[in-house]
Amino acid sequence: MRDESERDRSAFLADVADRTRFEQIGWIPETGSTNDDLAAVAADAGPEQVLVTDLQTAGRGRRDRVWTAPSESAVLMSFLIRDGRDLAPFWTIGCVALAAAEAVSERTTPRCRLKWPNDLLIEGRKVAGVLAQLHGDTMVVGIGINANWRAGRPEGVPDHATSIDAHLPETGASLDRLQFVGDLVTRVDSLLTADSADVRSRWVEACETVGAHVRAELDQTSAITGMAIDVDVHGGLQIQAGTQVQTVHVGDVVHLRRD
Ligand code: BT5
Repeated sequence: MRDESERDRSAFLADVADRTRFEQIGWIPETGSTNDDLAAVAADAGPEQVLVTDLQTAGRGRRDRVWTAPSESAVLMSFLIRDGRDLAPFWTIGCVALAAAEAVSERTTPRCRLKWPNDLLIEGRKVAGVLAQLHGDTMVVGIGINANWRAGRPEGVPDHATSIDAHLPETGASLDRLQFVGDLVTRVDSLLTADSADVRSRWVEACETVGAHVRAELDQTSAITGMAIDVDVHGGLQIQAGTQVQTVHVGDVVHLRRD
């Protein structure tokens, strides 16, 4: 039975791969980190591809933080991409984040929004995060999306997090991760050939940070507070702080309430 469903899954993924730029879409039960696996493929000049897993034993966030997801509770995957467009890396990463936000939004109420640089939020709660690494002209973009938390919020995950199944129209329903992966890969493929101005405008449109009052934490000791007004061509977040506009390229952003 298991063999049969694994064969069905492989056939489904092979069909998606045939229709996209990705040479293969692998799905493995367990690994350390899908980003590390595809970094090794990138080092060997391997082709553009996708790797999905049910469980990571060393899942990573940005700045050496940990990404926590019990087995089969999340969509955990990485894309190996060579974006031939004349575009800052931020926007290639943004294609994955935007594709995921659009795929989640199609299934949830309310919609999923982006938080700069590339978090996904539903009702202000984090549903997914993106981790990207550059290897020469090759990029590995990993995404972890909380999918099915029927057993409750997993231990170690902060309380300002949520999962897709809490926002599906039918109470008690769960996300079909295979269908979701197929949809997401198709959407990423399409955004990777889209006009860059179109990617940028769709990304900004989906972004909750632009137009919000924010505090951008640059490191442990320095922060900028002000109104986020735009994201520039390089992916920098422009913040109006008093009379000055400052651009932040790396950092964590907190959306502040204006009361
Ligand atoms: C991220 O980092 O949001 C990027 C997460 C990327 C994970 C994917 S999974 C596939 C690929 N392979 C990997 O090894 N990684 C990628 P960051 O913004 O640094 O957020 C990490 C912080 O989010 C942690 O310090 C926790 O506070 C919190 N966190 C951990 N697990 C979470 C979860 N499941 N949902 C929401 N928040 C979580």
